[in-house]
Amino acid sequence: MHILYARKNTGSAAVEALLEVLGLAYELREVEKDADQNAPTWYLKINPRGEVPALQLPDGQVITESAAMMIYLADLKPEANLAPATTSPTRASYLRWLVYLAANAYTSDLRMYYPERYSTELNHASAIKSQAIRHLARDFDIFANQISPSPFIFGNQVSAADIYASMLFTWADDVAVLFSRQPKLKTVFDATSKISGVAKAWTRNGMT
Ligand SMILES: N[C@@H](CCC(=O)N[C@@H](CS)C(=O)NCC(=O)O)C(=O)O
Repeated sequence: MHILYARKNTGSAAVEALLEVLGLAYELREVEKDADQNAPTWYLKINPRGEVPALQLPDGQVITESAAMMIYLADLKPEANLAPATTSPTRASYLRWLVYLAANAYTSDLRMYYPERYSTELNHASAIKSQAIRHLARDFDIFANQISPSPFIFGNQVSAADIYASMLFTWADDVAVLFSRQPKLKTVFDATSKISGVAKAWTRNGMT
């Protein structure tokens, strides 16, 4: 069985949603921060970076990096069609967007939410946050301008990329503004969030 190390409304939400949609058995282990807002010591043995998510595979090995988990899990059950097949013409684009979102939107989000971590000078934090908000908007604009959802990124079949992207939309500084500027993202989000396994995970994570 898979074990997902998680905290509500973090990057584990997309992995949880994918596990639900795939119908794979998993155990969820919540990783609460300690009184100093650091990862608990026991968890550093699981992920030395102290970040969630981490995923323990049935053979005992642990992987980190949420996008890698999405790719790995969707490929594990090809009959569920949550990932284009390796021979599909959309496979390269699917991998591109998953990695793009993890490398750009997710990291812009982290700078926006934790700006004080990105400089040795505390008074740099508000400038770092303002720039992160601009970068996040640019990250999503580039993405939105290159997709043609109907209603999912790759046509009428949901993929792990839709789930991952939808989680990231909910972390935007102003989701309503994002969706009115980029209605294609709202199309992806609305269709993805209606899928029962996704809706279940969003609700458990307190996401809207
Ligand atoms: N690159 C990692 C980033 C994971 C990450 O930064 N997770 C955040 C929560 S969304 C975290 O645990 N941060 C540590 C903290 O909040 O102190 C991934 O994609 O899994």
